Amino acid sequence: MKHGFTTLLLAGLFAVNWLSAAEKLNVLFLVSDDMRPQLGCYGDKLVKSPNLDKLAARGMVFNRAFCQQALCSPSRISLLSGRHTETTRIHSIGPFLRETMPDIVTLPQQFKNNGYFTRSLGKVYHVGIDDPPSWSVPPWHSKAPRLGPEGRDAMKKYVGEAKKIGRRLPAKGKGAANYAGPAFEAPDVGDDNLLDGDTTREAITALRELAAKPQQPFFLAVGFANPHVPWVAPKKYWDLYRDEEIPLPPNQFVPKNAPRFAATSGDDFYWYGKVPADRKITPEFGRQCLHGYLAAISYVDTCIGRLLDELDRLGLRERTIVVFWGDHGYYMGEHSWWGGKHNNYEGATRAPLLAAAPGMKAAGRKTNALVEFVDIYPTLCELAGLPLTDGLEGTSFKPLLDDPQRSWKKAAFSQYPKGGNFGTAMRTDRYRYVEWKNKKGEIVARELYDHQTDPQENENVADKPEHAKVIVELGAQMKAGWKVAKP
Ligand SMILES: [Ca+2]
Repeated sequence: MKHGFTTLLLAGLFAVNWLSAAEKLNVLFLVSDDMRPQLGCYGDKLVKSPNLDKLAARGMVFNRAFCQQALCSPSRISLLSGRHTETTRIHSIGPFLRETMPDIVTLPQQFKNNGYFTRSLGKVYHVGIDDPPSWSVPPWHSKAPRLGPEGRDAMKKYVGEAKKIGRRLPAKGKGAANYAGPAFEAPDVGDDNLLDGDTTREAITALRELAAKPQQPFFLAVGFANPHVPWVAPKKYWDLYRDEEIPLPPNQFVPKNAPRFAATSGDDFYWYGKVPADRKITPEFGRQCLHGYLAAISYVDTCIGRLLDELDRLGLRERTIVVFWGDHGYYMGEHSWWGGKHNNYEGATRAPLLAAAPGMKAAGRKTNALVEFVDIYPTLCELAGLPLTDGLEGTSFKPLLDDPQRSWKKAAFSQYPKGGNFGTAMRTDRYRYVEWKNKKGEIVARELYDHQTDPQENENVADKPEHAKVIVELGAQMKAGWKVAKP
């Protein structure tokens, strides 16, 4: 009798475990490099992004999602650690996250610690600055070429010449290693002959392997290199667009009255071949660059469509949370910044974010709620039923997935060091307010953009007397910081 009861009890326990494992939701975590929210689901009429639009139709579009710093690695480390950059203290591409946060439990690591198989394919953390404790197996990177034949030839020649004259090559991992090649190229090759297509192929194989083990929940992270410059996509994506239909931005000037050190962007775009040495971008060349950028977006869109189709084919859709994000925004000629991020403005800090979770009530809706990338960590934990780790600074936006119009964060924060100063930007419903402090912590400059009257941020109005009261209010709100802005 006693024996029978124990057996029953054990069987019951196993049943509970078995059920919870089978019911655990998987995570498909998709990231694109330097993709601004120029997608059909964000209202863009020109770009062809049918697959991300389909994901949006069964998930949610976050119209006002902000990264915490508009640069690859600091943004990714902030998101994956769930901490603002003032806490990560990583503002440049070089450092590993454990240099400043040795004992942190990252987002994928928290899934791993809770019985998930976690895997990274392609650029999830910045390439070369990965975090092995985050993953169940070492991160995988495709050996397929990132560049087209023209870029590869130019690169070979550049390396050969540098060796001949004993010139040191720029450090790898800083983007500079590609810079002898053209800024855009459209080789007539199949999708899988280039890096992102080959990463997709591997991700499909991984999904099939994971689907064969239904007792093992997974967190599969897939990172795409496009549309980071150079814009290299198979020719069929270039052929989706024509130069003459591509509009150039109307505001090719820096924001009026902005501090000079603040109103700049990075210059990596100018290192590439075919870009005029005098940095004067003609309308014709600008259209070609935009053409390349759009083609690169469509290439990534197709890659993501293949993964989502495979998820459906394997019957995993109802058991998988899908999140797609771009690591920051991007300027393509606006404010005269070509191929740029590297600042505290709307175009650099606002990035695409789509989320689809089984059972969400507001599938297919959009939200204008202010969300921050630090919110993704607690959201995925809550959706998957995992405990939150200590020290997370974001807020789960799961409630928005059911009710996109509910009252939410009062502000989103981003930071950037520039010109020896440190800038913190605060985006509220109406304003972008930026404070620049010197090394002594003194405020050396302020910026204010009124999105009600100036959505392109063409004029800094911080010094206008009529805004004096707003400046005082926003200054106090910034001092109170992200903790007080939480819903
Ligand atoms: Ca990036």
